[in-house]
Amino acid sequence: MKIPKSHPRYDSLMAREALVEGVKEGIVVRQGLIAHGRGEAFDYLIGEVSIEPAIEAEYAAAGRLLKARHPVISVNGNVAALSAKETVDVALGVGATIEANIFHRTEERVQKIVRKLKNAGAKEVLGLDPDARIEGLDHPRGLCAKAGIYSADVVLVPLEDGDRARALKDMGKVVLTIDLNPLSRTSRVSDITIVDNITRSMPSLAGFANELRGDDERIDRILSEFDNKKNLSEVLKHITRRLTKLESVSFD
Ligand code: PTJ
Repeated sequence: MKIPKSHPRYDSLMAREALVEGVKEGIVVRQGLIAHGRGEAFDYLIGEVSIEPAIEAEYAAAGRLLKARHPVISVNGNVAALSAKETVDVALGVGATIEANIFHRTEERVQKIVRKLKNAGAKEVLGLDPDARIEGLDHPRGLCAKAGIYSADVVLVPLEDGDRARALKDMGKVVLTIDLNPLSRTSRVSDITIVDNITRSMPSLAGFANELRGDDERIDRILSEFDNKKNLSEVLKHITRRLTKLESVSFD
């Protein structure tokens, strides 16, 4: 479907098209459309922009990835459909390994996600031959690569279900996420939660990583000042203020 750039909901409609295309290509599961709808609802409440707490979290996440010994970005179907190229940009910018790691696992879908990421410029993508397990997760969700998620010190798990984030934390890893729902289990359990749309967040992460690279003093300051609980509470305050303002807006 051709969507004119002038359409007021252009970005949102393009994201939907990318996901529907992803379902047709076998990259996205149908459940991914439902997950996206939940994300959209929160984005609507936020105002469909990157708010200040999100930008703060993006700086912190970029810094944390740059400081990591072995950073890994976990990619699922929705992430591949919405942000393949931008995810590769972030990985190249921070020196992270990419691993396709999916909830509704089939070998065919992992292969398609790997191909999509390679077509977007990734040199290597792990996930096809899992040789380790995320402790505490039932088969096949716990399958992962020893050289990837299993041995990572910092893992970025965007658009994630809560169990895996919790299990990764229990393995002692620093967990970063991108999740429009500030109330989700993943958001609550992660060390750094970016409450922003992945379509806005991945480009920001890549840009902020470029800005911070080599400036360890600034990264350390950003990380020491960042407080995830406080950040999530700022997001909720933003939504509350926005809804209170909108209460008095007339639509006729
Ligand atoms: O490809 P698979 O098999 O790994 O499955 C992927 C999905 C997304 C279906 C799976 O991980 C899942 O069911 O996730 P959840 O539990 O629905 O969580 C996804 C979270 O991502 C929710 O909290 C949504 O609000 C959030 N979300 C959805 N779309 C976006 C988003 N956050 C940021 N940007 C989005 N575009």
